[in-house]
Amino acid sequence: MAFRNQTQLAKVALIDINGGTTPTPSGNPMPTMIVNSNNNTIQGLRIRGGKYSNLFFQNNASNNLVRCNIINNSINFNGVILFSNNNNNTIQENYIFFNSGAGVRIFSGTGNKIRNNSIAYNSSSGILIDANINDNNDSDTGPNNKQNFPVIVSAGLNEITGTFQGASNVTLTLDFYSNTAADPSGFGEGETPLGSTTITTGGSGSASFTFNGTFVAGTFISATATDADNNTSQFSNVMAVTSPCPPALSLVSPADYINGATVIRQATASITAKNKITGNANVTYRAANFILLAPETGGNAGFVVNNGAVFPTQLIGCQ
Ligand SMILES: [Ca+2]
Ligand SMILES: [Ca+2]
Repeated sequence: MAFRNQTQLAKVALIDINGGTTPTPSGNPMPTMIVNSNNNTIQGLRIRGGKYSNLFFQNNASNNLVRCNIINNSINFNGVILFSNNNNNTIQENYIFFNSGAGVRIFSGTGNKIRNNSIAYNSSSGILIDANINDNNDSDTGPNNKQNFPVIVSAGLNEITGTFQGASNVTLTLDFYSNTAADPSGFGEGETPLGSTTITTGGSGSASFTFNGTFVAGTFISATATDADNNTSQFSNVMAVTSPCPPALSLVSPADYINGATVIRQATASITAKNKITGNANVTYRAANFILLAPETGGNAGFVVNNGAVFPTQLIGCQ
């Protein structure tokens, strides 16, 4: 996802509202934009520089749509805050970056859907719901009903798995995100949306999930849960995507001599081969950057393939 620094942000042609520079007559700091009525669409704006958050919902403001904005660099507090009984608002497809507090803070109100945004590099949580815990049946109440969040258990190159515990017999939508860096809190933000899946809990309120795709080793996965009433949770724990392959592989004889076997040797970056393949073996080497076949030199053992061996090489990285 783009917009990883200020220079990139500044190139975007939008209506730029740089708030916070003008205090109230009494000298109090101001949010950049205040939403205090219902059924508005806020779209295509750059909203930044707020000394009391950037986009500030108050006075029961509900049923508003906030989409396709850049909401960045609040000087104090949050990118977006739903402050006073703000219900059924939708926040989607925004870039919410570099704010001094949370990306989105839900302080009061329910049914607020926060999906498919790029939320990253905020000083506090990506989505902050105070005192949010995964209580066993999710019977706690408060902002967005303190919706329970998913727990990611594993993240591989093609599969993310996890568990969910909450209300019984309900269907929820899980949204997955990748992140360049893990949030220091251990709970994710959501830099790049990856897609969604749905789960239905059983009588005990538990469910497990699997989400398949192509994920990059070294990135960090997070997820949110949104219930049927559009209460979105905070972000889950972050989980690093791990690869079953080493970055580089060095093959030598006799340790890596392959005789008559069908095998795959793979590395995420490179393979250097000085081993022998023989006896009708079927050997595949896979790496992303290069596969170097180093021949025998000066009487030292090097790469040899003979006696009917089949030997494909694939520059496709680790699969
Ligand atoms: Ca709850
Ligand atoms: Ca809860």
